[in-house]
Amino acid sequence: RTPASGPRGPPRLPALPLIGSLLSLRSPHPPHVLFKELQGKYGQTYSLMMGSHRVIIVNHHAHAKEVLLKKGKIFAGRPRSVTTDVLSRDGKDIAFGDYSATWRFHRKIVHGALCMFGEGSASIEKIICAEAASLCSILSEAWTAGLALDLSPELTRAVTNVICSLCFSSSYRRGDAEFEAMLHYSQGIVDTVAKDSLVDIFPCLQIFPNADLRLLKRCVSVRDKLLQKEYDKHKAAYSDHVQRDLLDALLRAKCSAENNNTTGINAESVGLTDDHLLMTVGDIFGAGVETTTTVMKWAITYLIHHPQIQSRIQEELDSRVGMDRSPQLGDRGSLPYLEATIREVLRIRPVAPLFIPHVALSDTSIGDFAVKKGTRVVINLWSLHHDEKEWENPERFDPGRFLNSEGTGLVIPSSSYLPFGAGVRVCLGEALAKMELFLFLSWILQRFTLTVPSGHSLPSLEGKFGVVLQPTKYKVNATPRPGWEGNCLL
Ligand code: HEM
Ligand code: PLO
Repeated sequence: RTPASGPRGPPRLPALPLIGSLLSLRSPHPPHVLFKELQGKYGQTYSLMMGSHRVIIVNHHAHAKEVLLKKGKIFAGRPRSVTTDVLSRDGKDIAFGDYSATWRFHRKIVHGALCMFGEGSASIEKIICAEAASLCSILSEAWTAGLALDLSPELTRAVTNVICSLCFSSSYRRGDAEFEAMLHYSQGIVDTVAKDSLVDIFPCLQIFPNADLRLLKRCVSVRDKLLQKEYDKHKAAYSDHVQRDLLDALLRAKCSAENNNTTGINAESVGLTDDHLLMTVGDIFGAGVETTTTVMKWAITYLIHHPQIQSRIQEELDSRVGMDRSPQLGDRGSLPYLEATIREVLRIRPVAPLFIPHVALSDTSIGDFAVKKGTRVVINLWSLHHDEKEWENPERFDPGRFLNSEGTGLVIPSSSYLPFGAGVRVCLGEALAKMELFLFLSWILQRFTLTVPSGHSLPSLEGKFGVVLQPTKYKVNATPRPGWEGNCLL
């Protein structure tokens, strides 16, 4: 409790012992929507209890930027929870690992490796384009066979193969049994991990594991076997001279720490244990697949709802790229309407509407509010992206918001826009995700028009809340555009 004269904490929701504010949180709405609504009663920044933990909810961009940027290092901690501990072997990864020297080291290695394979690199562009081509062939075959498709597995495979190439130098063919297993376990993890479930609210309940926790443990063990197999293969083939992928980059850091006994740094002390390497690569693999696939699905959902936006992107593609070649990364600058559409998808349906919770590593403040060390801070990106003062009619899908008045150049019209977070914990995959979204969407829309099959209703825009906000399943007709009816590949 702060002294009466000192700075006060933010307004509090009523809390009961043990169950915290759970009763005030019973609502038909998902948490991000409820947390936005509670601003009406408690103000933009307020706090509540989750079990025995105090959590501050931030709904405004000024406070969000104070947490992420101005005081980024102070708020760089992550809470531990039963489910994320199961997923990450007690936080031995980047996303759910607490702020530490080990965490900084791993982020640096991954960042370096992604930069090396990333922006501007011809090889990553080639990998994404090969997957885009394979995706377009599947759409074409389905159309020839008169079938409407659930695009989810096809998009997931395309995105998975890009991250598989980067992490493991491998890829999956259609119908691959291991890929089917991966689809299944990953959905199980998305549905259960970091969920505001009873296990996370009452850590003591883990001695009575509930169905969610059992499902999570089963899925994590399937994932771990898969990761271990890749790890063992890489270890066996490891050579100092070749660095094929991210796992090789991590192994190189481990080997050089192990061989370097003069500086007192050893692999154990900087956190380069087998567990750490496995969890880090698991993070990049998991984040690489689930986030980008989800955005692709939302983009397609909105394009189906707005055929006029789809045609405007196609007109832009026709005039800037034409039909004699496929789009490439170099076209990004000349396709502003497509870029604006991607930005609007990331605004209206943020992948991670509550980010991952941050933790204050020392006593500090947010605005005029005092914040005690150990307090959890949830940034409600949904509130930032749907703030009526910043965005006119925020539920309207309007790529035009991100264009200048002539419609020729891109703008960010509000500071209340942070799809990838910011600061110390900013997303590591932003550049990669943007390349994939641009290439996959431009290849598809150059060749096809997407609609729902006749008689089907439009797909829901509501989404299912989990660690990522996913659209629900539906079928799509991909009709070749004039000139693309025969072979969709050049
Ligand atoms: C963290 C968004 C794609 C790797 C995050 C965060 C957000 C985010 C909002 C949390 C920031 C925070 O807690 O403050 C997105 C979006 C994506 C995307 C919208 C796709 C459009 C990717 C990809 C990768 C990736 C492709 C991997 C290559 C990560 C990692 C973290 C992270 C490792 C944890 C960073 C940390 O805690 O230090 N992302 N992400 N993300 N993202 Fe992404
Ligand atoms: C997705 C399911 C995978 O099987 C495991 C996994 C690992 C990293 C997680 C990711 C999941 C969901 C999206 C997360 C990512 C780390 C950063 C990213 C939480 C659970 C975001 C958007 O913050």
